[in-house]
Amino acid sequence: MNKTGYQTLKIVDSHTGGEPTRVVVEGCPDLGKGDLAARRDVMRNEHDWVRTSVLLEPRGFEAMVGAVLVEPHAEDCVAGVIFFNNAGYLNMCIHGTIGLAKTLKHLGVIESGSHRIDTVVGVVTIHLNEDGSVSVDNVPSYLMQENVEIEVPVYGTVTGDIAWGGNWFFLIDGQGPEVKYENIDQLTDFTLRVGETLALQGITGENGMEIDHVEVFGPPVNDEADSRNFVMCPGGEYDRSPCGTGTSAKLATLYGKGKLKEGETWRQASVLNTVFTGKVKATGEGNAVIPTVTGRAWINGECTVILDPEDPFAHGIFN
Ligand code: PYC
Repeated sequence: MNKTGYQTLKIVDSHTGGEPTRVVVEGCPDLGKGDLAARRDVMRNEHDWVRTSVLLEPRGFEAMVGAVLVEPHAEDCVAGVIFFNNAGYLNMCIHGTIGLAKTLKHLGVIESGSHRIDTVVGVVTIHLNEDGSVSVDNVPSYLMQENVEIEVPVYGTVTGDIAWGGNWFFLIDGQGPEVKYENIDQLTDFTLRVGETLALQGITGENGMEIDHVEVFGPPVNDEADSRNFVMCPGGEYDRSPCGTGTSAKLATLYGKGKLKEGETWRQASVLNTVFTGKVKATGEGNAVIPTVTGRAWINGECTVILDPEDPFAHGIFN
């Protein structure tokens, strides 16, 4: 609460390849000293209003991804981060980490070079490159199962691969509506039905974790990318960027199928044709790799959120 009697939060906005990230840099209540997963649970159970206030209308909008900046728990990290969206909490978010890197630089917390960031799924390393791009060495990623066949209402048999890239993905190549901006509504319908089918059939990632992202691939529109994707996120909104965890899942899948070698580059375009580039390094454990995903983010706002106790929508509009 500040001297005006209003509670306030400070936020910095950015977008990465078109996908917004709103980072809460001040004002979030103390989430304790636990690891990042424990702090995510404290936030979810006791302070979910921070998420809803900054992301839901009238301040935010459905496609916005949020993050809270916290003290790290793991050693030698420059910051800790918890990601969330309109529907709840994300395990990981790479476009958000690229945005966070730019935010930390904007705030003067870091300069160019490499820095470790603590997240709910483990430590990742960011590299602020000389050309203004940001690379992220993600957590170990892997192809869990290939050629999984499901019967999707309206669309029939769909075959996909299940992979972990910091989130669980169902990756579909060349099926469903053509991947192009004009087909956003059809792609949304298709991927939501795929997600519902996976849930109904009890098809999950490791340890029963929900496959909460569905990714469809098609050919690129030009020679600046190897593929174009459409990624449906939990909460029913598509990723405007090529989705960094989705690109990691794709890299791990290509590697697992012997279609991408260590050091080779994969260029993943989004449905908006913004591009992330990716490479992998084998971990030596099974088919797991450390994906490095590179993209560009821009700071596009900075403000103080005011939570007036008399405002009926101070914590967002719920429907
Ligand atoms: O870039 O990893 C990502 C991501 C996940 C959800 C939205 N973006």
